[in-house]
Amino acid sequence: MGKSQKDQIYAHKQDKVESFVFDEKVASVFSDMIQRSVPGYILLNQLLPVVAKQFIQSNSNIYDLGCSLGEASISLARSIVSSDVKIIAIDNSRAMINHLDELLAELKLNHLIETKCKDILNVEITDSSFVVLNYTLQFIDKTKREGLLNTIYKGLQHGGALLLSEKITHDDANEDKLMEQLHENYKRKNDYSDLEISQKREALDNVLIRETHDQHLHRLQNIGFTKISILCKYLNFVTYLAIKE
Ligand code: GEK
Repeated sequence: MGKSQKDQIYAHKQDKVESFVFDEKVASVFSDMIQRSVPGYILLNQLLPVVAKQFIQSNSNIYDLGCSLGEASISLARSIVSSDVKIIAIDNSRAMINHLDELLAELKLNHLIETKCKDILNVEITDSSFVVLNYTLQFIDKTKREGLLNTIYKGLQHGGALLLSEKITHDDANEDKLMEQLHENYKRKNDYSDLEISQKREALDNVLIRETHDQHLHRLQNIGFTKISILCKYLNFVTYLAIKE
């Protein structure tokens, strides 16, 4: 994990809670924020190389889309030995990419990670054996999600896979409410106050747009992915593995 200050962005009462953006303030505490907010985050990144090993081919590209501080890319870079596999980490937040570049300069990993500050809606995906899209599709305009997943599908080699993680919503209102409450309890246990939780919720309103399991599943199927599995589910956070046969 990268070094990070403690996330206290919503610790004090704000007169007006602005919509959430991935700016410098967020980037500088992001590692702490995501670990305390997303159940299963650390375990997922530990599992990543185990899963990727099954799919990665020589002379192929691996993409980490919406990479933030590159947790997934770094985890993969530490486990990939072959130098003909290129890891490309992309995020459209300049602050995130600057922090990631600094971190990579410190870590001096043996395997190079190419970083790009770009909108993932405008990037080419080519010759890819493995794509990671962790907790990022939920921030993409809903009407553009299918197009992005299609681009990923087309850029994947046969036998390649997409690992997709999202916070989901549930069709059943009671189940959804329960999962939300459990997630809030999780955040409380990780030292977030009620004020922090409610202000963050307000900031993310209309920014993080969740979809149901069925919506994710059907869209992946419609695009052409034939083997789709749930790798992990922690409360309302799900990780899918979608394979292009
Ligand atoms: C992790 N995957 O640590 N183009 C590029 N980047 C984008 C776009 C876009 N259109 N929209 C949002 N982002 C990471 C965590 S965080 C999830 C991903 C979270 C970027 C945004 O700048 C941010 O860095 C990331 O997607 C979402 O596993 O904060 O809950």
